Amino acid sequence: MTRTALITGITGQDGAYLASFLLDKGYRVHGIHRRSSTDNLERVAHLGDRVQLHCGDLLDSHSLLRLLEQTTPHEVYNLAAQSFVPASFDQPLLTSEVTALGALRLLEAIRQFDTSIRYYQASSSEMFGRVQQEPQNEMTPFWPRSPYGVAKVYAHWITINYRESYGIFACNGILFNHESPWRGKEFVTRKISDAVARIKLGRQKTLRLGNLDAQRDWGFAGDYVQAMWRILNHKTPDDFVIATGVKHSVLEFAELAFEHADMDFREFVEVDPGLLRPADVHTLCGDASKARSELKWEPKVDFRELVGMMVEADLARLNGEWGGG
Ligand code: NAP
Ligand code: G4F
Repeated sequence: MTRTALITGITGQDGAYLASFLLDKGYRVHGIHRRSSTDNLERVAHLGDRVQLHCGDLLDSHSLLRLLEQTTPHEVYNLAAQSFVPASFDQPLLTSEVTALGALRLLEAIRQFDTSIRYYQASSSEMFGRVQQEPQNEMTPFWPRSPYGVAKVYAHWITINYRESYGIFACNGILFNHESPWRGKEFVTRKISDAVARIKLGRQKTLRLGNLDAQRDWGFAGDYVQAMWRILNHKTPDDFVIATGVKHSVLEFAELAFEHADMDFREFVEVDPGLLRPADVHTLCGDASKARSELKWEPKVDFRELVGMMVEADLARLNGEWGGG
């Protein structure tokens, strides 16, 4: 029987990669997107009518229940969120409504409609915040450092609560930072790769960054969406850390990205104190041994390949040569 998946946040980076992955697996794929006055379907355009899109919003419970009834999914992947950490300091209430309570609205709709639906929650390494242990695993206590991180902790625990209270196959994937050519330009990796390409082509002169010393465990989004599917198709509902286990600083990312385009970052990068956060997460590094042993998941793309892939894609984009698939 053809399995059906419903993805919230399908217009985002992970939504696009996951939709493509599930289609290749033979799934019928439905996606929820917000109505917008401008086109926000760029990341899924190449999938054409293989993906069925529906208007809905995590702020609107009725739209979620209606879409469950219309699409009757076996699996729901909740990827939608206000996902940009600095924006969560500017709009903490909106972030909580979408990122925290949005998960509850969706779980509640599942509880009312059909408790046999499997539910994936996009949890985040941002929940570890001021890290209490190195590297971080499923047992590491959370200490979120932003309204976004706090909202993700709520969504994480309400997912566990619906699993324990109502027997829903509800799981958290605690994903560490993952990037790709489809990453939003506000995030530091894509901001760097885009700037490197623009500087290389003479369209930009400098790159202003904030905390260069921040360290992240960066992986490739294409590898990470496979873990989402494995989590939902595991024998029991559970929570998993997904990470590479290797961390690098923002400075190292920038250095490598400029080097990839035969440039020296020191000539172009400027530090802008205005880009520092009220409270930052200084270091994150994940221990994905549970996912490796129980899900047989492991990342394939390493840091150097990821940086190169992103710079190449931005150069191709600016030269009008990128297909986007
Ligand atoms: P993203 O590119 O920012 O995508 C977020 C998606 O959420 C977009 O499709 C956005 O729609 C949608 N959205 C926002 N508010 C919504 C609302 N009120 N109702 C319905 N949809 C809404 O994020 P991503 O990088 O793909 O990440 C996917 C998920 O994983 C997010 O929950 C994120 O917090 C989490 N996560 C990401 C990472 C990472 O490193 N990428 C790591 C850990 C966890 P529009 O296109 O209309 O804005
Ligand atoms: O790329 P970032 O904005 O990602 P951040 O804050 O780690 O959040 C991302 O990963 C989380 C997983 O841990 C997700 F849950 C979340 O949704 C999102 O996808 O910033 C990374 C680091 C920060 O320490 C920041 O201070 O880079 C530092 N940074 C330095 N200069 C900058 C900049 N970040 C941005 N966005 N822009 C800068 O110019």
